[in-house]
Amino acid sequence: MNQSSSEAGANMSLALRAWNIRRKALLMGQVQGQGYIGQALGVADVLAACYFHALRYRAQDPEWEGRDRFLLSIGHYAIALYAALMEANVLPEEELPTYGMDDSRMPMSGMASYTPGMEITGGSLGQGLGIAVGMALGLKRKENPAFIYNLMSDGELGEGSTWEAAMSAVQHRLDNLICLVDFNNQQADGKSTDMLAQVPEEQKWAAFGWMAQRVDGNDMSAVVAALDAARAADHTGPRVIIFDTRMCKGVEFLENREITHFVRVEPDEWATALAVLEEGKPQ
Ligand SMILES: Cc1ncc(C[n+]2csc(CCOP(=O)(O)OP(=O)(O)O)c2C)c(N)n1
Ligand SMILES: [Mg+2]
Repeated sequence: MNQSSSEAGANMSLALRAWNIRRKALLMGQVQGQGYIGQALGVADVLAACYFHALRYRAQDPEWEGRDRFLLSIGHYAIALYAALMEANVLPEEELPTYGMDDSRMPMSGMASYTPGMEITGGSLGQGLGIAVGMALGLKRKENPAFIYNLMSDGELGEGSTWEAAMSAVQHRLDNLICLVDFNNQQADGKSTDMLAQVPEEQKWAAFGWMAQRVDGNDMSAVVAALDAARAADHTGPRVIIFDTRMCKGVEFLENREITHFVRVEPDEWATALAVLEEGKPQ
């Protein structure tokens, strides 16, 4: 079946999909007692809108040639993508308890060769957009109308290689490339806006020739509208959406915690986090 995501999601709201993604990510975190949970909770709305609204793919045929490719440039966000891939039935949910174990198809940092639906091995930050440019160019040369979506982080905007790739995407008029930036305003050493993000990011991308949008990445209708506009835009080059997201979204006591990059969750807090999430379950 040519499963467009909108068909797959017809019976369930995107808000509920996002909630399910958050829950699965928390359950995986609980398995290992750790994980990049703050990022997964923050980006869940964007992932739900991608997998249940924007992307074309076949859950049972992840290598279908006509699929839109979703690239996870940020390998440390793998827990978030596994949750989305399980929700989308690309990965079986029964494998959830194997997260991060030896021989699991869900290692803690994403590896393309291990996991159906994981298109690239990300993790060395700043590489994903360059790979995305090559893949988008390849699709064009093959006259394949699919799109490339590349999910990157605000920390990656400080990598020079990102901007080299951004220029080449414009040079090659890659109107089949949509870059998604999870701007949670956190990176390993603190807030992104305290480092190399003094000029608003959307202005930088626009100056490089990209169609640029910036929206609240935890507002589902804004996320969907931005994804639709990026795909439909009458623009001869690549498109970027900066999503402002909140780390740990949906679990208030974690949202309020002082976070730099890696939120610590004590062993007894996982159950509390799941209970708090449960209280906010969409109808
Ligand atoms: C080239 C490279 N440098 C450093 C790292 C180590 N590293 C892993 S995640 C991370 C933080 C990068 O910022 P961001 O992805 O925005 O972090 P988050 O929002 O997840 O806190 C760093 C520096 C890396 N993976 N690759
Ligand atoms: Mg960040």
